[in-house]
Amino acid sequence: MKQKLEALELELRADLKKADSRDALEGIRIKYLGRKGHVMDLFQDMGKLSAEEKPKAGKGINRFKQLVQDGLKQRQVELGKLTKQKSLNKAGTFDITLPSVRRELGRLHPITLVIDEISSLFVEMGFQIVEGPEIETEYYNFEALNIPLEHPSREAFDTFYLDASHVLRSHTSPVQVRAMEKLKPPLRVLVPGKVYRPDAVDASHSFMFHQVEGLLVDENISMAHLKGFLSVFARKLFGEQTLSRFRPHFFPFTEPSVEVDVTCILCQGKGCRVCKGSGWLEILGAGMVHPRVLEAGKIDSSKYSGFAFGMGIERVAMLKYGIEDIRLFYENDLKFNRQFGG
Ligand code: 2U9
Repeated sequence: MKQKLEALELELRADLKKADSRDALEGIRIKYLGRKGHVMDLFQDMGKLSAEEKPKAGKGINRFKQLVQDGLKQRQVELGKLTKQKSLNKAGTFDITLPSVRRELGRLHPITLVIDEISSLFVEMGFQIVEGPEIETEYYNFEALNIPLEHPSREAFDTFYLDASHVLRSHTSPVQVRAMEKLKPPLRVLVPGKVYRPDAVDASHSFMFHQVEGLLVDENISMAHLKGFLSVFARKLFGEQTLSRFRPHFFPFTEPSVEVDVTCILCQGKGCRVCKGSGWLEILGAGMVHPRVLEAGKIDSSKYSGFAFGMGIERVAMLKYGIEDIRLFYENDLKFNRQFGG
């Protein structure tokens, strides 16, 4: 009996060690404690023993029965811990078969796209891109540009004043004055940026918008250069078939001054709703830099001359993309923003 118990104990330990599931443990319970199990067999064997041997054998069998019960309990606890660990491991592993988390790709705003396109056209023509402060002094925003004190654009209803001598720039022109001070002619600069005017917001006005202005200064620069550069620019931006026309105008910082129209990009000059039947769209202001403005930029106006131009980017973008309300540019609506560029 003793040997049998020892052999069964070894077998039990091996069985418990192998058991890796609740079902396996139940199998062990049946094998040892079931109606036809080893413990039952042992008790039957005990019946055949002598009266002296019986108590000792009974104790041994009961001890073994206890051993089975304790072993099953302990293994069950161990298995519980193992399964917990396994599920943790599983959660911590990376399943390469899962579809990846989709990351949104950013894209350029239509205003940035138009600024970039215009900038590269002028870079091809030898211009350098220059930027400057959005908070300006009255001197750079007005005086240096030959805009006299009594000029209406200097009134508070046309310019945002921060204090008696500082403004939010109402055009990017002050940057060209700063460029003239810094760079010696010949110079070609292109200045994109935000400008601010206290206009009531509607479908075609905003208190902030974007401009691109340009300035070229060299010896013997004439209106012919202005017309040549700007008509090439218009053809490159709107297509080779695009014609330009130059109408006399007035700006304090240029003399003579012009407004530049191009053939309507929607109807190719035939006349439509957008060009109000005229076949032409106004896209630029330009002129020969006023000698006083050259002098403000520390450039000798008897030796050098130059031309300058300016355009509103929102207007160009609205024509180019057929956008009818300027406010759409500033609402950050992804359904709108996603429609432009690649
Ligand atoms: C310097 C000298 C000359 C820049 C110029 C215009 C004409 C012009 C407007 C177009 C539409 C502004 O956005 S808009 O409202 N601009 O018509 N701008 S000439 O002339 C300069 C600038 C700087 C030193």
